[in-house]
Amino acid sequence: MREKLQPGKIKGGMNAAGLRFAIAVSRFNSFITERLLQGALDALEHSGATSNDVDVVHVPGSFELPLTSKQLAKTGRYDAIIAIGCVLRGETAHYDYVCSETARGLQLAQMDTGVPVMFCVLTCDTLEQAIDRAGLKGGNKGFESGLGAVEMAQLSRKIRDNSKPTPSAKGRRK
Ligand code: INI
Repeated sequence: MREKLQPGKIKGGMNAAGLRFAIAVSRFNSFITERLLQGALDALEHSGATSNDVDVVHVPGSFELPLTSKQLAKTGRYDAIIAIGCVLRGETAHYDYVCSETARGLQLAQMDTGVPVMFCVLTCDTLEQAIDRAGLKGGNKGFESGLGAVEMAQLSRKIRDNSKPTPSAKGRRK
């Protein structure tokens, strides 16, 4: 009988010790974003990060998060970036432009640099929905992003460290 396949598993752990993080925070809707920032800092501290390992940068609004996140990622100093913002729907199409460009820009920032960028940008119809996600009924999305940053930072390091080809894989290379 054939042996059941036991695939190798690469997991990102939840220990932030020795990892460095940058957090970019939008000042727009700061009532919400400062609560998300506190949640992210709590998660990093809880995971073992120290003050020297975390830098915080403020930007005017969510639309500015992608450029700053990419600049931070490109320094090579950080294992993961957390981008924090809150976009609230208004009466015009402005909301749609800010949401889509911020999401697209943050995805590009991580794809272009290879540094994980956490998307902690609330896109809500009402202030109440945002409050719920910044520490009330919906938990704190900043805390979730902090945990996500630790996991992705660890995972990226492990994949990088694992990337040397094994002898059998080497043989298959052309
Ligand atoms: N920025 C936000 O982060 N949230 C919003 O809800 C928002 N609204 O509604 O306008 C917002 N606008 C500012 C935008 O992010 C830029 O800072 C601005 O357009 C300058 O580039």
